[in-house]
Amino acid sequence: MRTQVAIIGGGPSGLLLGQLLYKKGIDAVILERKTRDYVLGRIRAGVLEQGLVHLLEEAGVADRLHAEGHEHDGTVIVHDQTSFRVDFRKQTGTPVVVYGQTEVTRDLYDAREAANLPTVFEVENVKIHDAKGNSPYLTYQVNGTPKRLECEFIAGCDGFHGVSRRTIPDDVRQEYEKVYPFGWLGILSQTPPVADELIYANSDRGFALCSMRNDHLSRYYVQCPITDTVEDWSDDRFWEELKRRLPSEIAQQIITGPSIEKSIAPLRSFVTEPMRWGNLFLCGDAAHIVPPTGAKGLNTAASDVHYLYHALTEFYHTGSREGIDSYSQKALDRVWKAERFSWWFSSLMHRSPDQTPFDRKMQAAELAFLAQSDAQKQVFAQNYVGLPY
Ligand code: RFL
Ligand code: PHB
Repeated sequence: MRTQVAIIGGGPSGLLLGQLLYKKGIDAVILERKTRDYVLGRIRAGVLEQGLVHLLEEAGVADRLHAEGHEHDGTVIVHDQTSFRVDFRKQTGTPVVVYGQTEVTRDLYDAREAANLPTVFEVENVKIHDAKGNSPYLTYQVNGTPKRLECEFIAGCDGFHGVSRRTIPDDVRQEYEKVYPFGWLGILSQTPPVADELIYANSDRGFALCSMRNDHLSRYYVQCPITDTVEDWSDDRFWEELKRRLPSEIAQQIITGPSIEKSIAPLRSFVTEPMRWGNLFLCGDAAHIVPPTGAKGLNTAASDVHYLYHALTEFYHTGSREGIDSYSQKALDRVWKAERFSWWFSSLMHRSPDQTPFDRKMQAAELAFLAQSDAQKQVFAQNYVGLPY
């Protein structure tokens, strides 16, 4: 098989890139390790920046998002028993859109299938060859049968555990990492959300987040020890702990119900540099991870897709290699700013085992300053709704 762009990974990055390239007449084949149903079963992000919304519009897959997504003009931040609001619309003129990553991915798969674009599922043992040379290709297996895909460029959209990043030699690749000493326990429940907007809470018992997917589907998180397992957390224990981390007037409003999904996610900040090696381009979680506080993961993957899609389109339409040559630097400039915001917001909102009473006082002072300062709220809002591409 032969294509122009071989995309490894059929998550949101790979699918969005594939759809945008298709709109520009550029061929791509997607290789995905899992099945479509497996990919769609992963419950992940829920908050979309306008930049991502615009890319989905450009890809022609935003109809359902516009019909079913909800614009949020602000968010609520809680410290112990007090709360304040950051008004995104007032501070930046821009809202965010609440629409699940699962739905974005479903819309992209539906569009890909409608256009009859090639996706190979359940590929095993993908290997990247000659990424630095003129004739790159991939080898892989499907049901034990060896396959080969010739291409001109490779987009490594295969997430944190994929092969693409590890193909870049150790002496070229620089990795920067911070692992946080706690995780997020998340549940999805078929209950109405407690509020119209997201609530981020810093309490003495640890962080909590009230989020949602729609009017009947809520997503809640509590910070937990990274050593915990979901078996440690019955639904009853979860709801009780969540309520204890929220002001009583909010806790009283929570409508509980059985969880339909429950999982624990570790928190990590991670960046690899460079994001390009010859004809191989890393995109999304393959190149960087943020802790989920601030909802930057999917959105930062989308900004990589934006730069790569423009670079490849420019190359195929004009022959210019300028976008290709500047891809890594442009993407990384924005990635590091998202890393900074996610790290700062995580550090502000969680309890960590090595925290001193002084550290807690610093969190309290910074939250009080954010609550009172319009300038600080504007900085927060600019970062939350997404920095420009
Ligand atoms: P993905 O989604 O990991 O997709 C990679 C795909 O590649 C496949 N793959 C391979 N395929 C072929 N060969 C191989 N060797 C392969 N290895 C892997 C995988 O099966 C998979 O299908 O990466 P992508 O596309 O870059 O997308 C990134 C986002 O998924 C991620 O950044 C976000 O989900 C992060 N995130 C959030 N981001 C936000 O912007 N807003 C949020 O509100 C938000 N909340 C979250 C989150 C992530 C979470 N978890 C569980 C990590 C909440 C949580 C709890
Ligand atoms: C979510 O709804 O899953 C979500 C929302 C905001 C975050 C992280 C996760 O910061």
